[in-house]
Order: sequence, then structure tokens, then C-alpha cells
Amino acid sequence: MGKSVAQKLIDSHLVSGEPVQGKEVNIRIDQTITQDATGTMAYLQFEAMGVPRVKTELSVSYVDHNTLQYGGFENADDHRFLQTLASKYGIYFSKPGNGICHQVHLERFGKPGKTMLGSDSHTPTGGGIGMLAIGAGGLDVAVALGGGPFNLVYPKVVKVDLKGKLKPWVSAKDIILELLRKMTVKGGVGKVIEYGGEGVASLSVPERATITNMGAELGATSSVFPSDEVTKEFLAAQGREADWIELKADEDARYDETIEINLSKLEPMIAKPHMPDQVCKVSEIEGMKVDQVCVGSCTNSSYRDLMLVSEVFHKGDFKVHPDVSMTISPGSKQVLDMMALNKGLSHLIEAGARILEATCGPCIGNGQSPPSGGVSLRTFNRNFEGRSGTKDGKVFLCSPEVAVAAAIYGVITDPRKLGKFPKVKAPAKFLIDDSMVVAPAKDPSKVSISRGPNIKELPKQGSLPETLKGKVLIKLGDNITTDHITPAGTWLKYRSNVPKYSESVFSQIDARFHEKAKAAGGGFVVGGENYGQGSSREHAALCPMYLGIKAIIAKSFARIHKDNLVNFGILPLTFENAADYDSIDDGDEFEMPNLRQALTGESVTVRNVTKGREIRLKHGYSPRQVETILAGGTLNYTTAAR
Ligand code: MIC
Ligand code: SF4
Repeated sequence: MGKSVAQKLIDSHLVSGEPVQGKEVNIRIDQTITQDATGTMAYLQFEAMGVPRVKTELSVSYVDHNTLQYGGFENADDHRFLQTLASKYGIYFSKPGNGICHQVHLERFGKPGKTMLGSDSHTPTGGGIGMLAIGAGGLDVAVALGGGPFNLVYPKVVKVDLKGKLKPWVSAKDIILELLRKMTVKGGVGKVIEYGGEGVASLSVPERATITNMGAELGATSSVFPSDEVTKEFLAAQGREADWIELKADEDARYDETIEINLSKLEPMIAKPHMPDQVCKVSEIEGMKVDQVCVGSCTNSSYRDLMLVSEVFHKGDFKVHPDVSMTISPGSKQVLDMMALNKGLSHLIEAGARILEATCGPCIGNGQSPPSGGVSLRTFNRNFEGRSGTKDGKVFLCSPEVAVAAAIYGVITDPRKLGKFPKVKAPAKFLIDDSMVVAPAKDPSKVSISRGPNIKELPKQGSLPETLKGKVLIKLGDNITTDHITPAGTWLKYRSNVPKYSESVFSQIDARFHEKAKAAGGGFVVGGENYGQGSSREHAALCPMYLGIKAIIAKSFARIHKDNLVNFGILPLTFENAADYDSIDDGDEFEMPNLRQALTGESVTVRNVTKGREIRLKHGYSPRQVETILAGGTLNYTTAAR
């Protein structure tokens, strides 16, 4: 039987395991990426493994999240640590200002047919050029750096059959927003989303990357496009034609599910606060007053996207509305430089847009938090409550077309009203200058790793005890994100300092949570559906582990977070009967006896001592995961195995 692109990519990298949907397989990883906010932990863990030089084909350490810290040395120290470590261990280092990891990697390093693991949930952006690119926790990336395979559950493959062609003012962002509307933020769990059909050829690589990027919001393991003539042209324009290979699905490829999207019928879409799947047509909410417009993030910061915004202002002689504050964050130095040379940047400045660095910036709550209760339209990928830095800020997600229309009129506006569409031609040649990427040292013995005082040791824990006991420290609802668990924004500077960062755990929900957890000597967390969605930050497992959290009992989990919990020896458990969730209250005393033995079976029991009842829970771990949990986490497990 024929294979899909996703199956070809997985099967050609299989190290062990049966390629059967639902079974755990191990795949070889060709490339890795990290960014600064997750990178320090990933590399501390890599160091702890004692491997002298990375074993991947290519690894790049990016600095793009925390670049301009206000009043403090922490980030700058982290940058120094990351740069010296990269140099010593054979990793390329992309300096702050060179751009957002996903955008730069697509431009300069990604290769069709390769696998990539990244310590950032939007790593699947690489699927835009036919890579199998997967987001994971830093520890999984550390293992891949050391030449270890990545474990994944063989996914279902969903074909998104693209029919027709996009109309003017409708773009790639509308395609993924439409898919989010149809599938919801948990609709992609356990699946790879593969794009096919006649509509594929009409989408450029940056447009495809917008779509694969935001597949992360579906909870998908990855998203992928075939590698075709369009991919070849893009790589040639980046001076990398030699990196191209053709990769397409077989005629008789079988898919687990097919979803059809007719591009010709699509309209401008928008996601309302506070979830990326709260999608409606722009026309349905036209007229709402807007305080801010932010263009950028790894979803929509390509040359095409920013030039489009610039051209709309320029051709129509428009300005940013007096009541709107508009920011532009270019995806890369390449984008910024090209627009500086062709005056695209001047047109944005003349229009009154504020030009920020080529970094994540406002997307991660680093600056430009909306005013109280303010409406912010962003071309980003996440609008979780509070992520912008303003708890009651209302963040909407949209395309660059919708963003610029709102910036001009000061209200949400259907961009089709702007008249003639200024189509941006893909450059025949991009401007190539990799001078902000530093190659690793030829002689590693000459490099010493710099460690500032904010870089604290990795916390450790022992193996799993026979019995777990404690209180339910917090009972939560559905769709708890990693931004709820360990927020970013002003806390970001503590990513290398787990004791300090642990004070942020659930702080948006209960400011005293960390004190409570410590005083109780740890305990349990109860959650609803899709617990831990969003970011790949392993701190959302590591910090709770530091606070003594033993198990998270939820209705369902997001993939990366579940893996991170296992990596740090916290038990992710689901209810056999979801209705049992209702019987639990904050403060209930739990006890899980004979746990080590119970984990060899399929389910475990928690005794709710307060309520005098027993609740059956499923774990669904692979034999490797059971061993990992018993050992108290991946680091213990791998060091013991050596
Ligand atoms: C995000 O978009 O939430 C982040 C910040 O890029 C995270 C990584 C992190 O928390 O450092 C992600 O997407 O994985
Ligand atoms: Fe950066 Fe935002 Fe992309 Fe995360 S989603 S990598 S914070 S731009």
C-alpha cells in the first residue's frame, strides 16, 4: 500500500518499534533547534549526560525570546552560557537579533526529508518545506543531541485536501484558522496533519509555514506539506537548491481521516479571546474598536507578510489610526534587511508603525501588553488569557491582511474593503548573510562555558516511592495551558533558575500556590480536558516537580506536556470514568498505595480518603515510560541504564 508524506518521513527514520498507529516507535533525529527560554535547561541536561560533542547532522541554538531584558543581567548571562556551550559541543549559535528560530531555520537550515526536534512547540513550522519537525521538551532534545532516538506514538495521519485557490485578501492564516474552527485546540492530538490536493501548488513556502506553524494549536504531533517545485524555488532563492529533494505522497496513500477545505470559498477569519479555536468570520465582528495591532511572531513575520502590510499602507497612502498602537516584529534579519533596502521598512515607518527587533517580542508577553481591557489584534498564534501580560486584555488572532485593515480604520474591518490587493512577489533571490550565526569552535578544549549566578543547578528527585500521599492542591478546569502553569512575560528571566521560577506556578490562578505546595510537602493537581496545552516548556513539569507535585490527574493531556511530566517523574493519569472528576474537591486527601506494582498493569487506583471512595485511573504509558517513572524521571533512567 502507498504511503503518505508523513509515513515516508517516519518510516525512513525508524530506529525501532512497529510502524503501527498507536504504538510507540523510536526515530532518528537529523537536526535540532533550541531557543533561549528553553535552551538553557536543555543544555544543562545535555551536559549532565556527559556526551563530548553533539551527534546530530545539524544543531542550532537560537536566541529570540529574551533579547532585551529591562534592568538585569540574567538574560545576558544566559546568552553567554548558550554561546559558549554551543561552541564547545558543536552547535551553531544564532545571535539575538538574527531572528525567530522557526523563521530563520526555514530560511537557512531546514531540509526536506529530514527530521527535526525542537524545544519549542512551533517547531513544526519546518513542515512547510517537507520536514518532519516536532516540538518537545528540552530533555528530549538533549537526548537527541546525544544521538538518542525520539520516542513517539505512531500518529494517525489526517489529510487536509486543499481545493481551489485563495481569493485576494484571504491568506494562509485563514486556512489554519478555519481548520482550528473545525478541529478545535485538541482535535490534532495524536495526529500528523498532512496537506495535499490541487491547492497546495498555489501556496508559497512562507504561507505553508504559517499553516504548519499553527498546527501546534491543534495539538497535533506535527504538520507537513509535500516538497515540490515551490519548495525547490524557495530553496534556490535562499541559495540552497542542493538541499532540495522531492517528497510526495503516493497516489494510493491511505489516510486515517480527510478534511476538505475549499480555498476559493474561504473568507477572512479571526480567533476571538481567549483560545485559538474561537474562530469566526471577520465580517461577523466588524466594527469593534481596536487599541493595538501587532504584526509578527513565528506564524506571520515572513518577507511576504511584512511586505504586504507595507504595500497596503504605501499604495493606499494610509496611516496607522490615531487611536491604534501598531508594532511590527520581523521574523528575521533577512526580512528586515531586505525591507530596509527596498524601502518597505520606510513605508511602515512613514505610516506610523513601531518597528521592533526580529524576535518573539509581544507574542511571549515581552512588551506591548494591551491597555486594561484593551483589544489587541495580532498575527500571532496564541491568545491564551493573560499571555499578553494584561489579564483582561482581549487578544484576537488574524492574518496580516486583517491586521493592517484594523490598524488603518481603528476598528475590526474586513480587509476586502481595502480595494485592489497588492500582491507581493516572492523574491527570486533572498539576501543571504549568515554573519549572525556563529559556527562552533574547531578546538573545543579551548572553550570554557560561562555560567552566571542565575544559572542554578538542575533539581533532582529520587525514584518513585511505593505509596503516594497528599492533598489535592488545586482543582482546575479544561484547557489549562502551560502559560497558566508556568507563565512567561516577566518571569522569563528565571528560566535557568528553577527554585525562583517555581514561585510562578499557577500564580495567575492562585498567587500563593507555591507556598501552599511547599508547606504541604507537595501533593496532587486535578485538571480537566487537554491539560498542559500550548508551549513545550518543560518548566511546566520541572517547577511542579520542584514543589513536590507527585501526580496530575486530568480528563486528558496535551502530548508534549504529558511527555514532559513523564520525563520529570510526575505521573500524568487520566480518569477511567470522566464523571469522577466531579467528585473531587480542593483539599481532598489522596493516597495511592502499591503504586510501583500497579503501574505494571493498565490502571491504578487513587483512594480519596476525605470522600471515602476509590477512583480508577488509566496511565497508558509504554513500557519505557513505566521504567522512566519508576526511576523518577528520564535523567535517572538514562544514567542508571549506562
Ligand atoms: C510559546 O510560544 O509559548 C513559546 C514561548 O515559544 C514556548 C516555548 C517556551 O515556553 O519557552 C513554546 O511554544 O514552546
Ligand atoms: Fe516566539 Fe511566539 Fe513563536 Fe513562541 S509562538 S516561538 S513566543 S514567536
